[in-house]
Amino acid sequence: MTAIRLIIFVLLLLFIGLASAQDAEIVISRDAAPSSANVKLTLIASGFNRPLYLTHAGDGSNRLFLVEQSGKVWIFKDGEMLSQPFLDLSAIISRSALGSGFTEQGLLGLAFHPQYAINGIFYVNYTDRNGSTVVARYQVSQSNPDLAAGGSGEIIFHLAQPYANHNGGHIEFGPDGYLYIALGDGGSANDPLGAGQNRALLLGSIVRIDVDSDPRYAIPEDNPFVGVANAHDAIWAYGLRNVWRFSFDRATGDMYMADVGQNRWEEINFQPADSAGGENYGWNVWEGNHIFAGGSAPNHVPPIFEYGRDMGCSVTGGNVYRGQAVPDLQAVYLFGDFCTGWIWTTWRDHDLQWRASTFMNTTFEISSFGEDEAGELYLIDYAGALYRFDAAEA
Ligand SMILES: [Ca+2]
Repeated sequence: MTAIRLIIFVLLLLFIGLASAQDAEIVISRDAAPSSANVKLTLIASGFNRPLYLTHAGDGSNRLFLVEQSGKVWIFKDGEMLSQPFLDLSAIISRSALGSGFTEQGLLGLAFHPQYAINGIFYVNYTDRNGSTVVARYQVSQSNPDLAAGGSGEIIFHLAQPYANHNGGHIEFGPDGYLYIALGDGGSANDPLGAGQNRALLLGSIVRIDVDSDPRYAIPEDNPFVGVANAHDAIWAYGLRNVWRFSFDRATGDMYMADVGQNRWEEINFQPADSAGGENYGWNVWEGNHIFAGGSAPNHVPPIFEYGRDMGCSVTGGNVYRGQAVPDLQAVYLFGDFCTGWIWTTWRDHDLQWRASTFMNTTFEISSFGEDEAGELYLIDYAGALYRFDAAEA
C-alpha cells in the first residue's frame, strides 16, 4: 500500500507540475487569422504636434510617455494628459522638426533603463542642430517623478549624418539588458554610400551597446563582429535601409524590424531570440525579396513579409500583442503603413510557418505603435492623436 501511495503521490506531483507549466506556456503560434471585427481603436488623447512614439517606464506607475518629433515628451497618467511635458528638447533638436514641412529629423526615440524604477535613467535618440544622430542619457527629477531633471542630459553616442533623411531613431533595451539603436543608411536615395553592406560603417545597421559598464558605453563582448576585420564591433545586424521601429516580443524575446523600402517593397524582418547577431538583411543588394542594386550580400536573411506600392509607401513596425484586452490578437505582430493607413498582422501557424493578412484600413498616418506596462497596444496618428486597441463590444 505504501508503495502505491508513493507512486500516486509522485504522479500527482508530476500532474501538478505539468499543469502549472501549461498555465505558464507562452503562445507562439496560432492558425486562425485575427479579425478586425473583434477590435476597435479607442481615442485616448489628441492635439499632439508630430507624435511618433509611445512607451512606458516599466516602473509600476502605468504612465504612458508620448514622444513628439518636435521635441517634447508628454505623460498620460490616471486618465489624463499632464499639462507640463516630462521632457522638452525643442531647443537642441534639428530646427526642421519645429516647422511644418515633412522631415525625418527631430526627437525620434525614447527608452527607459530596465532598472528605471531604481536609477531614474532614460535615453533619447534625436538629430541635433547639425543633423547628427545623438543618443543621450537623462535622469528623472529627484523631487518630481513626472519631470526630467533639467540639464541632466549626457551624450553617450554621436554619429554624423551625411544626409537629412534615414536617421533610423528607434532605441530599445533588449531582454539581454543591452541598448539597441536603429541607424538608417545615411539617406539620400538608393544608398549612395553603400552603407547597408559596409560593415565598417555604423550606418545601415542595428547597433548594440552596453550602457552600464562605461560612462558612455561599452561593446558587449559577444557582439558578432568583435575581433572581425573591417567590421564595426558595435554592429548587431546590418543590411538595413531605414528601420522605422523595431520591437522585442515581451514573451519570447524575438525581434521584429520594419525596414522602409526605396521604390517598391516595404519589409518586416525577424530575428529569433536565440540569434547570435550578425544577420545581413540585404539592403541595398536586395529590396525585400527582390534584387535592387545587385552584387554580393553574404548570408542574406530575407524578410518574413513584404508589400508593394499598391498597399503603401513607408512601413511602420509595431509589436507582438501580449495584452489582455483583445484576446483575438494574442501572439500576433501588428504593423502599418504611414502613407495609406493599412494595418497588417503576421503570425506563425502551428507548423511555425509565417502567415499574414491585411487587418484594418484606417485613415491614419501611422507613425508608430507602442505598448503600455501591461502589454496593451496603442497606435499613433502623426496628425496628432493616440489610440488604443480594445475589444469591440459584442
Ligand atoms: Ca532587406
